[in-house]
Amino acid sequence: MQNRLIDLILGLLAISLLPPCPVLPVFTEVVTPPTLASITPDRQAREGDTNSSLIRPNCLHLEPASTIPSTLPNDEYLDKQWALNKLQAVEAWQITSGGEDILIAVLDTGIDQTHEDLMDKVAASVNFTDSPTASDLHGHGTHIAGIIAATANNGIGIVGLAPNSRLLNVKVADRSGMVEPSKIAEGIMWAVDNGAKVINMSFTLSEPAQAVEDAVDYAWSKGIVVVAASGNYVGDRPTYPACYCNCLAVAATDASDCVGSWSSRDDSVHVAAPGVNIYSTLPDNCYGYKSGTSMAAAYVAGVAGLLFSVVCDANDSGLLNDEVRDAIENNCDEIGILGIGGGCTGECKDDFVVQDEP
Ligand SMILES: [Ca+2]
Ligand SMILES: [Ca+2]
Repeated sequence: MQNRLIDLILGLLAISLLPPCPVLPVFTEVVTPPTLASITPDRQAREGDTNSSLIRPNCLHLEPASTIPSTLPNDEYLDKQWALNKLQAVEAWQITSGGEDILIAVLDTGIDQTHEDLMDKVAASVNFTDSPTASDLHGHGTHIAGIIAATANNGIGIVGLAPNSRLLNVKVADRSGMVEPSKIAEGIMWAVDNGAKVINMSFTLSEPAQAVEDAVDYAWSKGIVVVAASGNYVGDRPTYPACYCNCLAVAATDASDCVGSWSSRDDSVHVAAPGVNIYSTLPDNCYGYKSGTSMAAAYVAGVAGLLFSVVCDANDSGLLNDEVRDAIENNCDEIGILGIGGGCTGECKDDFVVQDEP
């Protein structure tokens, strides 16, 4: 069985030259996630002018962020989390911080659930690797976990984008960062069976894997939003699983909304999110910066987690993942892709961890 390298910060794979997705709309522009502060529950939409173009059929109502009061959480390193400002997260939290019933599965290198800022965040763990523990001996998974759900207002550390959500720790990669497609498929199925609303996959495969695609399709059919890193490589190789139609493929941007020079950005990318110099949790009560589409995907997973608590089943499909995905893709700020490529400086590249493919 051939191992694949988990997408560890510096890109190894690309998704250029892919055919257009036959199911979901393909965007020619790289766009950023919706401004979360602009989202209010459907109650206001029903009370407002139903002819207004600001009222979307997915029951979200868009308003200027300035109308929503902000209260800063007291977490020690909040000032390092530029991405939260970009996403207007503080304003969004006036509406929702997610909920404990919204489970976000992190398929990764495990999560250090003893971390001071991740206490009680992991609802369940599973280990599909040969590692003796479901905890994180690498660091990647704990970083992703903090981006999504680190505890807010505890006076320490950082704040996750969906801090009231809980996590499913699905360890599919060991301390070396290696991951096997069969384990990914098992991990997705386990997440589905254990109540995930969102699945985050911050890794890439260089070749397609039918079992993974089937599992992604199954997750989507069960009402789950599946988010995947688009890959940190600009080239002509497709990136799996991000390019699967039922995955939301995420590119990485910096604080100036420029796509990272190393980030995928072709037509198979659906949205872009902050992914350069992202500060988050690391094992053993540590914190640090990482850059990559891995981090960007985690932020979109957090966005999805928040949205699950505000959308309604507008199309009576019996599921909410279609409304959540629609809200993410259709409420983005378009930033285009012309002129990008210099958005990441040598300074941020110092944060990369590079591993070679076997
Ligand atoms: Ca905290
Ligand atoms: Ca629906």
